Amino acid sequence: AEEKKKKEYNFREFSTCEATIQMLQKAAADGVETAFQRAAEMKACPIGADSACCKHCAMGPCRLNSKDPYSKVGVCGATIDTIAARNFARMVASGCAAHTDHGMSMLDVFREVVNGRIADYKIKDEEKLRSVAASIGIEVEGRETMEIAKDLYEELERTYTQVDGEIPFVSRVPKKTLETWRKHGVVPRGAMREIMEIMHRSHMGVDQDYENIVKQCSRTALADGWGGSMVATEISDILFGTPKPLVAGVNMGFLKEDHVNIIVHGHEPNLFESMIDSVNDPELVAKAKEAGAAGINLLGMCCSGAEVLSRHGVPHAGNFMSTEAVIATGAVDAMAVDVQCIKQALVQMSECYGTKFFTTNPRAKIEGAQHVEFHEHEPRKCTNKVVEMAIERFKNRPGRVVIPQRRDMGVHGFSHEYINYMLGGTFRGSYTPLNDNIINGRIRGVAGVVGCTNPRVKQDWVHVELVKELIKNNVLVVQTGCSQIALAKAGLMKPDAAVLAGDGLAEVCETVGMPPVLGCGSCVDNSRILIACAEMVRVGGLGESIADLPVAGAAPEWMSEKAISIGQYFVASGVFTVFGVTFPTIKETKFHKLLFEGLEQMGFGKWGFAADPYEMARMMIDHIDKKREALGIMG
Ligand code: SF4
Ligand code: MSK
Repeated sequence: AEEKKKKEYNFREFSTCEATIQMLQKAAADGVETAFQRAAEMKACPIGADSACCKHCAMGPCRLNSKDPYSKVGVCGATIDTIAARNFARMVASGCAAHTDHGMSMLDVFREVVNGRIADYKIKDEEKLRSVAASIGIEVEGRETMEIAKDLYEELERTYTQVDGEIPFVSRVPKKTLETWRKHGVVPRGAMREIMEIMHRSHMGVDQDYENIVKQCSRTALADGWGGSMVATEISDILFGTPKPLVAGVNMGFLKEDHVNIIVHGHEPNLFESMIDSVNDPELVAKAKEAGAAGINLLGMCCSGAEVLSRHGVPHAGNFMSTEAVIATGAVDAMAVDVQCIKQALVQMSECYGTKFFTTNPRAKIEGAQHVEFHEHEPRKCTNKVVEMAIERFKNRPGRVVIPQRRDMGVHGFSHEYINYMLGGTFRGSYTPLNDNIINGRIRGVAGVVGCTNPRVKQDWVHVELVKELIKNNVLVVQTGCSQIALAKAGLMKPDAAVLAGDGLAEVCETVGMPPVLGCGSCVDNSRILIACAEMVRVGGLGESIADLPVAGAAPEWMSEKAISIGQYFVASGVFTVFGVTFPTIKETKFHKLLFEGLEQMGFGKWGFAADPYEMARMMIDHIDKKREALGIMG
C-alpha cells in the first residue's frame, strides 16, 4: 500500500477537465486514491474485454481463445458466437432493466399523483400531458385533465406489463421502421416480458443461435428506448415541466465556500425535485445561517444533475469521472445518491473528507453509507434530513476547503418539442426548419453524442474532439448525460461556439441564436432524440424510415450496461451507432459481423467502433453522406 501511495501519476493523462485534474492532485497529496489510479493499476482483462469467456454454468467458467476464436468451444460446446451474443444479451437486459425500473418509479409517482395520494408533486405541464396522451390515441378533446391522466397511466403501465402485442409508444414509430420491426419479430411487448425472456434465452442450454439471440437483444432494447426510457422522460416532463432553453452553469467552481454545499447524484428526478424544495425552505435556510453559512447551495452530478440542469438551471458539478474528485474539495457537506453510476468508493472518499454521504433508495444501499430512505409520499422527510445533516457538517468542517475556480456557462434544456419550435414549429415549418436546412445542405446531418466518461480513456477528451470535428463539418450535435457535461465544460453549449462550426451550421445557429451543440438532458432523455428522428420522418417527410436519415450516434467514452442497451435500441431503430473505448466482440466472428454489417442489410442501423475521435467523426460523416446521397440531397 505504501508503494502505491508513493507512485507518481501525471494526472493530465487522466483527464482534460482542469477542475478534476486539480482535485486528483489534491487527493493524491492527501494520500487518497481514485478510480483513475485503480484503472491504471488494474489492466482490463483481455479475455473479458473480447467477451470470450462464459460463466453461465458450473461446468465452466470457460475461456475461449480470442486470437483464434473458433479453435475452441465451451464445455457444453457453446461457440464464440453463442458466448459473445449471450454476454451481450445480458448487458442489454441489465441496461434495459435499469432504465425501465427508473421509468416505472416515475410511473408509480404519477399513479399516486393521479389518485390524489401524493401531495408533494402535481401535474405541472398539462399541455405535455395532453400531447403525450394524444400521441398514443387517447381522446383529449373536451376532457378533464385528471380523466386523461388516469387513461394515460393505464396505457403506459402496458409498457411494462403487456404480455402480448405492441407497447403504446410504437404509435410514434415511422411506418416503414415499424414494418421492419414487424418483419423481423422485434416489436417489443412489455419490458418485464422482454427482460424475462432474454434472461431465459441466455441461460445455459437455451438459445444457441447468435442471430436469434440478437433479435431478442433488439426487442428488449426497443422496450427500453421506446418504452421505459420514453416513459421516464415523458412522465418527468408532465410532473416537473418540459425543459426549455435556459442559461446554466457547469463545473466545480459553483461550489461556494461560505455556503452549505449539497450534491445530488444519480438518476431519478423526484429526489432532486424535493431537494430543491428543502434547500429553499425558509426554516432550513435560517438554520444554515445560524450555523454561520451564507445560504444553502445545491448542485447536481451525473444524470439527475443533467436533468435538473436542463429543466431548472440548477448548476452541475461534473460528470461521472468527477464524482470522487469533487469530494476532495472538502467543500461538499453532503452528497445524496439514489440509483445508477454511484461508485462504491464514494463512501470511503466521503469518510476521508468528512462529507456526509447518504443513500436514499431501497434498491441501492452501500455498505458503510448512511441510508435515509426516500418515500414519494413523504419526500421531504428524507431531503430535509439530508439538509440538516449537511448544516451540521458545515458547522464542523474538518479540513481545508479548496474549490477549483472553473465555471462554465452555457444554454441547456433542448427538449424535442423546443427543437421543433425553434426550427420552425414543425420540422417542415416556414422558419429555418431542420429538414429544410438538411435538404439545402446548411446542416449536413444530425449526430447524437451521448454517454459516460471512463477512466480507461482521458476524461472528456474523446467527447470534445469528436463533437468539434462534427460541428466543423456542419453536423448538428444533440447530447445527453455525461457527454453533455463534457461539452458544457469545453464551452460548446454557448451560441458563440458557432464560430467553431462549418459555414452552413454557423449560419443556422446565428439565425436562430442557438449553439451548435444542443443539450437534451439525462440518459433516459435519449428518447427525445428518438422522437426527434421519428418526427423528421413522420412530420417532416425526410425519407421513409429512421434508417433513411442522415443521422448517426456515438458513445465515445461509454462504460455502463445501460449504454449497450441504448446503443442497441438506436441500432434497431435504424441509426449507425459508434462506440469508443472498447467493444465486447471479436472482429473476425459471425456475431461481430452481424452487429457491424448484417443488421444494416436487414433494414436496421448498425454498430461501429473507433477509439480515436477523428476516425469516429469520419465514420459518422461518411455514413451521413451515404444517406444524403440515397435521399438525393448531396451537395
Ligand atoms: Fe462453459 Fe457452456 Fe457453462 Fe458457459 S454454459 S460456462 S460455455 S459449459
Ligand atoms: S450518468 S450511464 S455515466 S452517461 Fe447517466 Fe453518466 Fe453514463 Fe452514468
